[in-house]
Amino acid sequence: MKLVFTPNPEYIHKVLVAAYEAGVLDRLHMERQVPFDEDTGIWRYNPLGKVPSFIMDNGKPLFGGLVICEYLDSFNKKAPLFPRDETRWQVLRQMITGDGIFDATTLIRVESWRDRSVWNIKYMLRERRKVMGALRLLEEDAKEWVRQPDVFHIGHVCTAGALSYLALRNPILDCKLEPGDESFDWRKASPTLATWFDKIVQRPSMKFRLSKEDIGQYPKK
Ligand SMILES: N[C@@H](CCC(=O)N[C@@H](CS)C(=O)NCC(=O)O)C(=O)O
Repeated sequence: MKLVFTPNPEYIHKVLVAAYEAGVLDRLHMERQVPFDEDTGIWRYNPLGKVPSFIMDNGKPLFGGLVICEYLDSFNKKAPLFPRDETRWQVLRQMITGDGIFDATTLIRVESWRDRSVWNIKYMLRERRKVMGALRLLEEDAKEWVRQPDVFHIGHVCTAGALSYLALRNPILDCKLEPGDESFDWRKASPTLATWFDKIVQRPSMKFRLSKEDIGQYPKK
């Protein structure tokens, strides 16, 4: 199995968590590709040009981080992250809410690479609204999560991924699109989520990260 990843570790974190929980981490062959590099090799793996991308054991490609997570979860015979019971749809909605924060954050960031004078502010505000609304909804979800500390699923993985990404890159703080954004702190706005997050990141699969040395040893191909 091959995982095509980018040096920004947050983009493959959910995939690594799914592999860790399924016990197949050691079966992953890694290849580094930076999608926005001129000479990127990502197109060989994914016509949509995105990481994470993946090659299954049968040699066929897979892409879409969440699809890759579900594929890896199919090896998890003990405690799958994608429930099949009545909780499934709620969990999948939480998954897409967390991942959506990630995507909206990325879009604001990519727009902010241009000169401020030509920013598409309407578009950025729309993405900002998604981040804020999704955080409010997950704050409600977290009230149930803190009461069920033994439950762990893909909704948790994606929400924690989004929150870790906001700690690393925070375009709300950086772009200052609305008054008050200069002091934006998701922890203050989402106290239950913050309590939940500090516990969930202690889980071994969540703690596992590729080190800088790990990332450096995988050349671009
Ligand atoms: N939620 C998506 C995020 C994928 C994504 O946006 N990856 C970025 C990482 S830099 C990317 O490859 N962007 C390139 C592009 O959008 O063309 C997933 O997990 O598949």
